[in-house]
Amino acid sequence: MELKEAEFVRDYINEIKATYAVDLKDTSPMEQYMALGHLIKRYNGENWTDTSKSYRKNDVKQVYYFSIEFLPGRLLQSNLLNLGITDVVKKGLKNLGLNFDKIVRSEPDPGLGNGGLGRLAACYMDSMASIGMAGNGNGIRYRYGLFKQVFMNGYQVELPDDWLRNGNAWEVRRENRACLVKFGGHVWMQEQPDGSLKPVYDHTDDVLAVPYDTGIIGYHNVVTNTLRLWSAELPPNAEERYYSQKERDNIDDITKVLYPDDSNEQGRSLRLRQEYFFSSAGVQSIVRHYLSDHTSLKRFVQKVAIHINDTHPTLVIPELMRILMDEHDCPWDLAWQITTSTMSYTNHTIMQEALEKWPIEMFQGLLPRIYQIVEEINRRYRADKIPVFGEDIVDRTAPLGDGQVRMAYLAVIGSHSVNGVAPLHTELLEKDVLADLYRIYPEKFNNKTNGIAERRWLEIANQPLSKLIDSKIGKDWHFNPKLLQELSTFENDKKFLNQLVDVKKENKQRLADYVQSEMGITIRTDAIYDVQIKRLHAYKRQVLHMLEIIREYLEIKENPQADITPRVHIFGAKAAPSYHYAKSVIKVINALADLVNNDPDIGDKLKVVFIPNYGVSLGELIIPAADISEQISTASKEASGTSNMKLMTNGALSLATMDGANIDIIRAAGSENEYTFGLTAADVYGYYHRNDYRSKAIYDGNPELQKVVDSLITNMIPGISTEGREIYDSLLQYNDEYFVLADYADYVKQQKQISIDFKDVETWQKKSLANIAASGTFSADYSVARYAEDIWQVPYKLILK
Ligand code: HBZ
Repeated sequence: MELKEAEFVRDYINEIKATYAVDLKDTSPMEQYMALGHLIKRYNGENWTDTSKSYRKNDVKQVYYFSIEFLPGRLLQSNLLNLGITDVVKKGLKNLGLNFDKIVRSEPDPGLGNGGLGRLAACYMDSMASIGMAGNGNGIRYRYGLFKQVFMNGYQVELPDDWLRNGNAWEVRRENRACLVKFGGHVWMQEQPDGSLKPVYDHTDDVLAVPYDTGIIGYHNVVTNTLRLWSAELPPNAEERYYSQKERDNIDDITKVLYPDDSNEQGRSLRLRQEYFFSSAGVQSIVRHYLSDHTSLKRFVQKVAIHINDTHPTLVIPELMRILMDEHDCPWDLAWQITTSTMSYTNHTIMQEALEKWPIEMFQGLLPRIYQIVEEINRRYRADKIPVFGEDIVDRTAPLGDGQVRMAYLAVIGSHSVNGVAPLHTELLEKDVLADLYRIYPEKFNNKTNGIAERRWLEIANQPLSKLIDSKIGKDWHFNPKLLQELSTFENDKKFLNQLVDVKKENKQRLADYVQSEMGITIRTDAIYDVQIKRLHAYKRQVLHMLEIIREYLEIKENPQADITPRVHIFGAKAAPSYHYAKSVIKVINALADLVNNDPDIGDKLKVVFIPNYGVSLGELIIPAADISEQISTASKEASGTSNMKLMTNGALSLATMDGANIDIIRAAGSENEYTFGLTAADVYGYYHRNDYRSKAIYDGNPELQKVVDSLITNMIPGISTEGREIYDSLLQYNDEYFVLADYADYVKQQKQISIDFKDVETWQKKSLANIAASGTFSADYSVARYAEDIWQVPYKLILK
């Protein structure tokens, strides 16, 4: 948008006065931020209205991306960037004597997600708007996001994340678009005058779903899409009927807090209520919106696509069936045809235990009408498929079985498309996790490799690098990130390679300053910054990284004079509060950090920093500073990974197993530019098949490994007598479920190679450049374009300059 500095300054001062009734000099950075947010939202108001109007006028097909998590990160900088007014606003604020960085940091980072899945949803929102696609997000407005993590005596402690404390500058409450969501009660069939039967719901607990909309601004293209998050409130008849405190709390609880669980479903009925709540509210508002422009449901499929991000929103399937049949008199077959043609589903995990299942009793009690519909889906599925495929396979894959509602199977059966998030992951879905359903519906399965918001992760997070790239290849890559490939022509340009070194150093200094001020640890910027940032989970194998640190520590202790390439090991990870093992790993890494960081024999050759409260904002600080990207999951376990892509585009080299999208990254950048190691997925499945993995044998055969692992129980690391033992036992007594010891030697070999290679600055920088240059293909712009073409059949205008 066009904006003159003087105009901005005038508007901003007025905004401050109108909102806070004080002079600018008396405002806090938080107030300065809020006023700026409100002003930007106002500036963009017309774009937002015009976008909706134009979609309406042209009757454009809409995509609704349903996700129980969205992790958008702070919006101020990305909104300024996308509107093209960063420089004007920065200058204006500077001339007013304000500190832009402080204002940026005053914005709370909405932690409405656990990890990759929630962040992916946010990246896709950004890209859908940026490629001019009518893409809407639909989720939950949690009052408290994922817990704030602090360490006390090395242990993770969870504090509430009260992110709405000062209000939210970007959202708009739209009470007039609220809808009622019904829980519980009973259903009976009432005869209609024409003799037909219609379900009637009695004694339901009704909850009012109120939407809060946030504009998602496209990159330099005047498009503004909507992210709609629902909040649970007392229904409008609240004054007429008495609600006990318990009933009020029950309603309040629905959107109070995000489930801090990225692995095992806790089976709590509150989670099921959350899932139905936003699924039902979302589908109701979609149908209402569609019918405000169309007189019949005939063209629904041509005008609406609904995407199910992991299984949490699967109830959109029976909910759409319910609305079509009960409220619009659609016969079953037509309703089913409309529903399955509208729905598509992405799976994000191959961990069987993470596939959601609900006890039938609980499900039926909470959602009686929805249960009836699921029962009918189940009955028809069995009746249709048993004659063709036989009883066994149909029994294994039916939506109802073993006393449970199987959400993943319902999602597959009720959708026309099922996708994995990297080629290996999709292959494993077909061969293993969903193999039976793949036999029944092979045509539904397809792959859509994940992508990242290139502009946020490079242009905003790493401004020095972004500017350097602009100076070499111009700015078109901002619209078409594949153009980063042009950088490879400069691989022998020594000056450029040196500039890359300087940029990395500047980013490292920024991180080092943060680590110094927040953690009191001094880290040197000429060390290798070896980074592992992701949720704490056994399969992601932070333990393997930890064993390497112990090895490096012992190596220096044994030979203090050895010529060591200095290293800083950097972790960021939250553990689910109920995940005992993961919390023990955090404690042990923190204890190890204390030991290493304070040992005078070690000095600054080796440092370990576990930065608390990892999230999008810390990611933006850490990722640009990384030399090594640790992507070391047990092969076959990481569906895709996305930090691997963010680190790559910032010039880090991957130290990676052949898992998830690592495989594609290695192919794109060239294996000579990464450090690969370890078992392949086929090796892992081979062990499962033969059942002959024995971690103890590996331990017995490797004296160095013995020493390293034993140090978990020898008091070498103070303060971990129980946690050290727990990890030790997981590796030996419980036969090392994630093959840490199997991969240890190969991993260490590559770590040693890294220490050697890092010294050759020029060669290292060439590898780093190869990663940056090849990273453009992992832009979310292309991922959503592929969803648009293959799955949603919606138009878009990818701006390829
Ligand atoms: O989704 C992640 C995958 O582990 C990762 O490989 C992939 O790149 C990413 C995006 O596709 N999965 C998650 O982040 N999953 C969750 O956070 C989660 C949250 C709540 C649940 C289950 C999983 O109930």
